[in-house]
Amino acid sequence: MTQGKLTRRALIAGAGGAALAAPAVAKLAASGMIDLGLPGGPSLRPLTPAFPGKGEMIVQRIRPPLLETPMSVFNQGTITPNDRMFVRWNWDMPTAIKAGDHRVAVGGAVTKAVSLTLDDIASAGEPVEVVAVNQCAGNGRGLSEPRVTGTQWGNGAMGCAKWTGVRLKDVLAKAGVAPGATRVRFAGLDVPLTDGAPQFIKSIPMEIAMRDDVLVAWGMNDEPLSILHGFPLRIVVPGWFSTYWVKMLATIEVLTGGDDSYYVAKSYRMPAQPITPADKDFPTVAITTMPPRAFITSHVDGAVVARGKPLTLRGIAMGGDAALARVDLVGEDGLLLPCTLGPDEGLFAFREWTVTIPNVAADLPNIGARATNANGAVQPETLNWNPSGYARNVIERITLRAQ
Ligand SMILES: Nc1nc2c(c(=O)[nH]1)N[C@H]1C(S)=C(S)[C@@H](COP(=O)(O)O)O[C@H]1N2
Ligand SMILES: [Mo]
Repeated sequence: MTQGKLTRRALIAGAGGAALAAPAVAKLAASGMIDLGLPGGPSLRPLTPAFPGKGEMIVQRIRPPLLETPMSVFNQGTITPNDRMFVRWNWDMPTAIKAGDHRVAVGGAVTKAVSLTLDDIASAGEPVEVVAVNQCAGNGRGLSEPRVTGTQWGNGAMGCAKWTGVRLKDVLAKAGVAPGATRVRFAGLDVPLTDGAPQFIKSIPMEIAMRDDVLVAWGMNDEPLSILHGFPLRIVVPGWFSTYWVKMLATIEVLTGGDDSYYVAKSYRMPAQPITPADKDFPTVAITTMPPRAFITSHVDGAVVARGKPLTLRGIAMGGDAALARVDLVGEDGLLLPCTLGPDEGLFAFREWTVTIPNVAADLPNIGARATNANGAVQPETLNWNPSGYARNVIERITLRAQ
């Protein structure tokens, strides 16, 4: 972690506000269609370059926006450009924010409840930068077999950015955490679309909140957060699924017991033990940390490669909640080759891998890249199926044809 380039001064200078041209999202001209390879339902989605503030994205839903990153973007580098980062809002997203009026209320089990301006937040501690993967817990859900309910994402509900902000613990110190505090809960400015529906609020355990790399962030790849990504401030919890990375942060609440709010106690939960699709009434746990994953990005499924020649494959991998330890190329009968890792941009970042097959003698059926992290977690051969398709990390395979 180094000093942020997008400093407090830059935050305040750029803090007039942010707005999104809301009417423009009503109708989007599609530039084409993309096949996400979803086995259980319609697989084609429109691609559009016309969503305000975004480059070409896959449209899963327009309002509230659910935009997916095409896999080809991940072949261009380990940092996902801001205009290609996936977008996910559970409820409606405010489309204009006045930075000067924005306050973050810090309350609950604190010594003194405070209402903080952006200036107060930016000066709460030293600026910190963390490169970390932002991944939806439902990333790859649409690839589940049997099919599960929820947004039918391919694998593009993820991206990696450099986040700049101050430590959450420095912001908490402005209010003073009271004895007996157990969790810290966050709320954004967004509100439910239907009456009586639960607000999107999420909490993390105190010991996670106190980590040196858990941020109240204002910068994404050296730019202020856009509205879509949570202007003016969002929570960043490296190594945890981004459901906890609450955007448009407005409230920080220190809790003293458990959290029985809907999105922690009822939703975003996984079976405590592996289940089969027939199982009902099983105990669940909240999804929290991310497992390791790897993707081949240089070739798509079904691509033709030259027979009798060397072949270099390339892709990205992540360790999840621990450093990436290794990536291996695997075939149908197990290990083929160890891969070479590219530059290390941080424990929680995407990392490039490459491998060269010396001589392609025949077709390469069902090859995949398999990541192992520093805790010894290895991507599994079979899908850990669960009713919400959470935390997919089965080895992703493609077949290459030799000609
Ligand atoms: N305020 C607010 N924050 C939120 C959400 C939301 O609906 N409202 N969705 C969460 C979920 S489920 C995801 S996957 C990430 C998506 O972050 P992104 O849109 O910046 O990629 O935001 C998280 N933070
Ligand atoms: Mo998500």
